[in-house]
Amino acid sequence: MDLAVLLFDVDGTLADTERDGHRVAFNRAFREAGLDWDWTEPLYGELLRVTGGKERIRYYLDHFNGGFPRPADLDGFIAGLHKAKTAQYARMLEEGAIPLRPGVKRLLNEARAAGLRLAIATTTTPLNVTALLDNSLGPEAQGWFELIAAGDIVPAKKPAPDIYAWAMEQMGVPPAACMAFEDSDNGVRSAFDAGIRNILVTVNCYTQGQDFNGAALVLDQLGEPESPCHALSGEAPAEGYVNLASLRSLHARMHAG
Ligand code: XBP
Ligand code: MG
Repeated sequence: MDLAVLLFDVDGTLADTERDGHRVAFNRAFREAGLDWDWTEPLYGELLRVTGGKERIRYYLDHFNGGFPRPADLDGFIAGLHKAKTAQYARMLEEGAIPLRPGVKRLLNEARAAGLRLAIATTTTPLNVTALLDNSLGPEAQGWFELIAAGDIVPAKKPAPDIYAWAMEQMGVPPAACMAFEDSDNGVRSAFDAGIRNILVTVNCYTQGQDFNGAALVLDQLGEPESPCHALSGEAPAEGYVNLASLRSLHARMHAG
């Protein structure tokens, strides 16, 4: 079956959002709420075990701040903090603080020109996705994606396969027609367990040591003609950057036989 659909994770994949984006936005929201919580870079690396911002705050309280006196309405408290964090994060995007990763815009344009179907499959809040697209590619970019599957649309977040399964069901496509772009072990597990075998990982500072068993190719970045990508596992494209031809040949190899 030919490659027809590209499914993109957002955080860490389209842009390096975690360390200098989400982490900073969480800390600003905590300060705004009068909390002295400080999610340092190494601590945030541990908190990334759990996907989803609300889930991450709860995980922090359970495992790293057991002494914090919990409000009676803990769900409401977390939801309020998370709402403030989302506003902080959107503001950072508006200020242009978080650019797309190398090769992302080029590849999206090439895929659109070739008529591939594009979609997003992420655990992040929908507003974070649209704010990133608006500010990095322009307001028309939302329309490039047939579907934005995001946030609490499925209750079980990555590494559960639900968000990928939901996206493919909505689009009416089988896993064998799809390719997933991810940056983390949780994301690879999610796509793989949804049946996708063509998974391309571009690592970042938090994920580079993770186990990407199930991925077809692991690169440091998608690369550009002037700044080549390097493979951590599998074979880097001969051109030095990921383009549609290299995606199609990877897809053919993963689905051969
Ligand atoms: C991304 C996440 C998100 C962001 C924060 O995981 O875990 O939680 O860190 O987003 P993935 P929200 O890239 O695997 O989808 O605060 O909006 O939940
Ligand atoms: Mg990710």
